[in-house]
Amino acid sequence: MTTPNSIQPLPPARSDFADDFLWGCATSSYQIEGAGAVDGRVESIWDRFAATPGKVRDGSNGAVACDHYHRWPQDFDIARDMGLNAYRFSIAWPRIFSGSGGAPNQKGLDFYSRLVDGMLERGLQPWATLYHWDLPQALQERGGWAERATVEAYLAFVDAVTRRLGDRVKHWITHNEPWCTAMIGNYEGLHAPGLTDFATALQVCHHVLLSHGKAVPLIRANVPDAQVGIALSLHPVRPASDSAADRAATLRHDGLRYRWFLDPLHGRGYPQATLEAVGACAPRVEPGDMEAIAVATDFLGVNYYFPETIQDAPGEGPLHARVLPPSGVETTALGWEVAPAGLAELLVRIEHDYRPGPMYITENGACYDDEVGPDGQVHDAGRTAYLQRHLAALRDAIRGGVPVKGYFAWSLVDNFEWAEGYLRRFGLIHVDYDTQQRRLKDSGKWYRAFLRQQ
Ligand code: IFM
Repeated sequence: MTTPNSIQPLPPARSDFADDFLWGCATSSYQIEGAGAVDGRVESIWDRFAATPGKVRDGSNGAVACDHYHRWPQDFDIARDMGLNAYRFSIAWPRIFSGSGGAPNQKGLDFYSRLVDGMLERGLQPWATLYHWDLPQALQERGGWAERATVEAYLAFVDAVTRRLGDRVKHWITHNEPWCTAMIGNYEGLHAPGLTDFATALQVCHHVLLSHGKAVPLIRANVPDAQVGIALSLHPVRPASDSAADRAATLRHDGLRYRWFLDPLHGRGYPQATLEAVGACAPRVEPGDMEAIAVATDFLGVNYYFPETIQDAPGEGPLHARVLPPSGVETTALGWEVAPAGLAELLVRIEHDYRPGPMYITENGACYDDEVGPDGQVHDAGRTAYLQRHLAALRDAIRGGVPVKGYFAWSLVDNFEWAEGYLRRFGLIHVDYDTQQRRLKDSGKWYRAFLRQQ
């Protein structure tokens, strides 16, 4: 295997990728579905968080979002016409269980059954994510993911969903970005449930990983031909300077951001140096937990957006390390560095460190301040270039020996971008939130032209 040290400027061609490569887009339930109080859906932690003044920048919530709950046929028609052969979506737990006991809500299951049929009718292979951050609020009232009982509640949810959909859905992602669930939601307080306690965040993280480990055999029991994995948000890391202090800070940061997840998933337990660094905040681990977390999976999902630059910061945060904002480099409208080579660097590193088997890019995309032009079109040149350059980097990583089998652009449609509300757009399809009109952006047209190549 070789490390691609420069990304070829040549645009990628579809023929650079295997014939059976998966080409998709990704979304998540709370971000697009709307229908917040329809067909028995109960309150989620995001409904509660968004209703708390000051938590979401534009004061919005996901109650209507893209109204995908009702408009999915139109969205899937566009996805089919773009030439996608796969679609990643998530299942809203609050549509299936209330979090206060009781039987699964058949209307919620019926909705996802219709949704899956709609995908299959249009040649979109369904990739279902079981947890993309919308925990029933009733479970949070009892401690949420910090409580071990939530693992059991999650397994009941997974059981109901995989029994109902497993005849048609063969690709399952247990969790989306456990780092964000744990750290942004429970330590940084910027996502639901909005807590700011590091020990709680690490306990949440442990229970999320444990629930992944316990869900894998359950899914396989219900769906014998299932392919199961987890989607992690990962970043290449680099020290802010060559100083020993910055290099040490980078290692500390990486221990929690990268190895805290990939080590236990690959049977190595939590990294010892990081355990020592977090001290008394380390999670309670019961006998058998680490073995459960290390269950073999069928693929690893990698969500890549940008690299991180780390500076030593004595006294700051639990690890005395600071992620610097990008400076002097190209960024998206969210201030995220545009670094296609970082995707290849990350993939090569994961393959070198863990050899996880097949990998899929389960998210990759960019936020720009899109506007509908006088011609009625959205000319999102920045996102189009982002897509092209990241696919070129992906091509080079695959040529270098990394077994990536598919790519899901984030996102199919503009949507509720969590604490940023509707101020941030990531879609290849523009959504006018006043009229719910959809418009394929130039980036979506580029993806369509790319996928139409022979
Ligand atoms: O919108 C999110 C998504 O829900 C999880 N991954 C990152 C995306 C962009 O911020």
